[in-house]
Amino acid sequence: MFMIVATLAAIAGASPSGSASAQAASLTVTIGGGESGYAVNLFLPDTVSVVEGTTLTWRNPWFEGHQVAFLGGTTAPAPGTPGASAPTNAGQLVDYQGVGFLSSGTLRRNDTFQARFPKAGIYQYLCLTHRGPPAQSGTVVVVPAGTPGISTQAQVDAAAAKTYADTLATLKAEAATLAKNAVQRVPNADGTATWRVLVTGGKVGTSDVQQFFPPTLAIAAGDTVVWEGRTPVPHPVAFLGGARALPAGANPQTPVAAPAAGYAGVGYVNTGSFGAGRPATTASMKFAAAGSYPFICALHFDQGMGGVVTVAASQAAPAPGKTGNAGLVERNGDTPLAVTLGLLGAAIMVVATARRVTGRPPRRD
Ligand SMILES: [Cu+2]
Repeated sequence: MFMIVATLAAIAGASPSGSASAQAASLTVTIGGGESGYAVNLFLPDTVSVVEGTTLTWRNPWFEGHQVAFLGGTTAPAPGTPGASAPTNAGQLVDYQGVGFLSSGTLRRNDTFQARFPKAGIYQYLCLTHRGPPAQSGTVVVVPAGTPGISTQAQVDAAAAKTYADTLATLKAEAATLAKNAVQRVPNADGTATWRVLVTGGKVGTSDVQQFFPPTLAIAAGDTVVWEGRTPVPHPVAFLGGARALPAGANPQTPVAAPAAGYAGVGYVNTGSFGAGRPATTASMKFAAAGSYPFICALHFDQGMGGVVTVAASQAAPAPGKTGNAGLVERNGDTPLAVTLGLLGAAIMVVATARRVTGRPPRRD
């Protein structure tokens, strides 16, 4: 019995121009998706065709927040405007006909948003959280009943699955490239060192790699670590001092400075937000005492974004395999390479500087 039902469903899914009963009066669009370290920021699929009167449901399956917003001739509220991420019609099912601002507000994991489209037309929308450029955007094509080519849920789901898989693959390829970035250990006059070019995040189109590169680093007490944000997406680095969560009420993007002598694993500290095109493109933190200090991105830890800084007691007793390389460049923090690779590090810094100069304007968080 189950097989017969499944087969009939497959036939219906393959016949988009079938009877009116096969045309969806309701349809669900998936918003993005992801897995640990990766956020696919797309409407899946980005275009659907529905008949007049259809109720569309958008559903977010992943931790990255999204906002479904129809501008309808209005200007989108500027990022950071109070209330800009709140729903315009909380709890109401709205009939949308293309005029005025309609927004879901921020949709988090498993949240849904619905709107009904009573009138034929082409309705474009975007995610205010990922407004780009490029913007995460979508289109609802509404046609009179009986028009062929209406999207079935099976077609929509298949298109969504394919685009999701393809996008995830591009994000993983970008992550593999970012993992090859050199980490540079620059000796300081006082015998300590500054560790540079720890990259936070990566980007392909509207989608994000939510990882630190490298995720682990071994340094010595007195050393300073510098993180560089090469995309506009903020990834504030936070140490929780052994706590399991941010302090109650803490704004994840607000800096909380470490002691002047350096962080020693006590209490909550946060670099605040930084990234390409932001007031700060880098953030740094000094470490005062030996220990192993896990850190998180205060915005994306629920997507698996974090790392560990391991601090040895002194420069004379560096952590095995990570330091003690006389200031040479290390590739990905693992294998000491020849001093000539210092040129590689310099080249990366030049590229990074060029990217900063041409960086995009700040985006919404
Ligand atoms: Cu982050």
